[in-house]
Amino acid sequence: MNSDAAATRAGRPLWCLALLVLCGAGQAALAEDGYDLWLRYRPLPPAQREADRRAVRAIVAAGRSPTLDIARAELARGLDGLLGTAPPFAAAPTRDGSLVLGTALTSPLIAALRLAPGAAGREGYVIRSLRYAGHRLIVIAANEDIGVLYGTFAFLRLVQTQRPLGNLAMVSAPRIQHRILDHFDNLDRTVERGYAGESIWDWQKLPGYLDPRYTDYARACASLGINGTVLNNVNADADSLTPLYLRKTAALAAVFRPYGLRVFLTARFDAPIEIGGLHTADPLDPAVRAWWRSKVGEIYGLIPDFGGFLVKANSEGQPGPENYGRSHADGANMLAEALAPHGGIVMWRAFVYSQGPTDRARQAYDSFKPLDGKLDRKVLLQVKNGPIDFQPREPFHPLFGAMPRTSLMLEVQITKEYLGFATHLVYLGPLFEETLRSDTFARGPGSTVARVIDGSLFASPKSGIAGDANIGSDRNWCGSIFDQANWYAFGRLAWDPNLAARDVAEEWVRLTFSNDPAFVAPVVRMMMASREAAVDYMTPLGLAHQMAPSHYGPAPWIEASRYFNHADAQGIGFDRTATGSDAVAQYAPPVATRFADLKQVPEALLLWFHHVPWDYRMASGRTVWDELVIRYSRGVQQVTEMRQVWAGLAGRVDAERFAQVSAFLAIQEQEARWWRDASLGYFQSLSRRALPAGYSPPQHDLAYYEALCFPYVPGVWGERRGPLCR
Ligand code: GCV
Repeated sequence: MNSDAAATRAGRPLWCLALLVLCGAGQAALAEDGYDLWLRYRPLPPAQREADRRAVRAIVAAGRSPTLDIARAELARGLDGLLGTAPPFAAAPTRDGSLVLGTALTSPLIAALRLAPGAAGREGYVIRSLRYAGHRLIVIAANEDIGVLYGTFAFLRLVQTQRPLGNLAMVSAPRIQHRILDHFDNLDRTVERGYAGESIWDWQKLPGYLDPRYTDYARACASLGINGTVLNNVNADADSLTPLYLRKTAALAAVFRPYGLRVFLTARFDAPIEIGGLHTADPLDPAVRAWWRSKVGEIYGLIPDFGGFLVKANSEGQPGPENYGRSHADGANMLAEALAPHGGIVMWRAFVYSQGPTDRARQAYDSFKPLDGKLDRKVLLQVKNGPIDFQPREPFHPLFGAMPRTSLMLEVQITKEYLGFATHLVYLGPLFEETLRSDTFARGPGSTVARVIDGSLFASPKSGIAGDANIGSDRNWCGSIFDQANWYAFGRLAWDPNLAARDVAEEWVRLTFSNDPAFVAPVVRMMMASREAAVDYMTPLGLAHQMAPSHYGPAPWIEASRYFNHADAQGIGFDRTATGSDAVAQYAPPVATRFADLKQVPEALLLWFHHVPWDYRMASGRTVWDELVIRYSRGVQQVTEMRQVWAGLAGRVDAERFAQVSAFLAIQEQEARWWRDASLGYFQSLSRRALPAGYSPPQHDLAYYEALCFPYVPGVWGERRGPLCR
């Protein structure tokens, strides 16, 4: 909250409230719809404004290029908003308070001071306060124009979060090469697992009409350092590779280019048949290889900086090399060979499984581990954070650490398919952090997933991270204000996977809402607790995949869920030790030993790895049944408390966003209770145990929950819609 709004609360006369704008008051009190994301640039409080105005009196933006022009315009726009007026542009840093930005090529001063060191790399930047020729300056320097733009956003973040500007000394470079958003967007503008409206890509009007939103999207991505975007769904449509759609893609690529954002497409493996007129898509067939080479050449003719392909093959009905008796390596390498002359990459997904006797959690490892060392250097194997599918909690995927001769990239889901869609406030920073910090022990302690994917653990040729986007046509981009934090956290952790989720949350709150400590502290606390709350009310103690077929709401009684909970009259949990599926053996020995041992396994993963009797004693001395009841209930209680915290913040945030968050929290509380009651109702029908004293029984009987049916859930359609209710 800025100080004007604080003054309003402190008792400005009522007539003034009615004339907020005329009174010069309360930017923060004016309604906001969330469109501005974390780039709001609202006025700083007067004292801060004065201090920063003294620190930045003129902008010296050396050199012209589309990217540098964007950096200069962003700086002017940001400072204009924050300081009330944009400092003038000057040709040279001849006065105190000059802010110089550029590269060694464009700025003689930056060249003379050798300010853009090797450590900044191609995309990094340096921000320094210094004295030069008797003047106090701030310099944003980089080796390349894109680094200047990233540095500009970083500088504006410092101003927005009210950091002192007198003594800046930052060098920042991304630790991961490819930082990519994957859109599950279809050509008809539906979005698989999308909860924020339609796809933002208006294919029908492209390339003739370039919605200004495309620029705003690229700007938001650049503000975080996201440098790639896969425009279309991994459940791919070959039409996206036809000349008609490639021209549309080229138009988007042109908008994104100066923002350092490269375009990628998914490649439907059967495209040579579907749009190429061939009778096969066999990756070893010379005609198929020639078709892909020619298609790739056509793409680069239109999009010279095209990033490459993302492929989902032989998974959930998608065609792939196995249809032709070939391996995933044959398929991936064929595409890599076609892309190689142009500098493109292949991101090949490891998300494969089939129905059958083999534990689904084992299957990706079983399929891909034998391919280690067999994939082309231009291929990154894209692995989901856990072995099943973006559950509220999973252990890290065993492929991390198991493929030292392969570049692995991490895929996380930003859209909340399994975490309450758009209405549940679940900050995913802690989930991303938990994965990145997980220790694979592949090369002894400290072999974290972060070090696998940044390429440092195995000196991998490529490094990458992908987030399945939560962006749509909703005015607030993500379906809810707090879901913007998940896009933000993905981008910031992709840039530096060592950042703390808590620090990222605080930064986001300050940018998105207010620097007022009385607002920041409780909201950050609430965000940091929110993921664990969702784990508790949905799938505590290592349970997973207990939702209805639409993924909306609980359904532990359906066959798909029973497969994962293995609950019966005796007990609950999936035995993945040597007496069961032995999936634990896929981890390095220190991890496997820990997970396999009932005494050592983290309680949070107990039922993921073990089947235990209902009376199994937890460390707390309680039975697993009692502990389940307590955790489910605790999750609901946590949401109730989140509502109370938020209610207490009325007046510290604009009415529009306050009201939406309040309404969504009310929905979340109702649905958390639904999850708890339906789950406990079902498990109690098996355990036949009483609830511990003081815990209320489910509101309705089990039949009531089993009969609930929601046929028009967002994010699913077509044949998936039919059997949604059972
Ligand atoms: C885009 C899960 C989701 C699918 C998704 C798939 C994937 O199965 O439910 O909607 O498909 O993961 O990531 O390929």
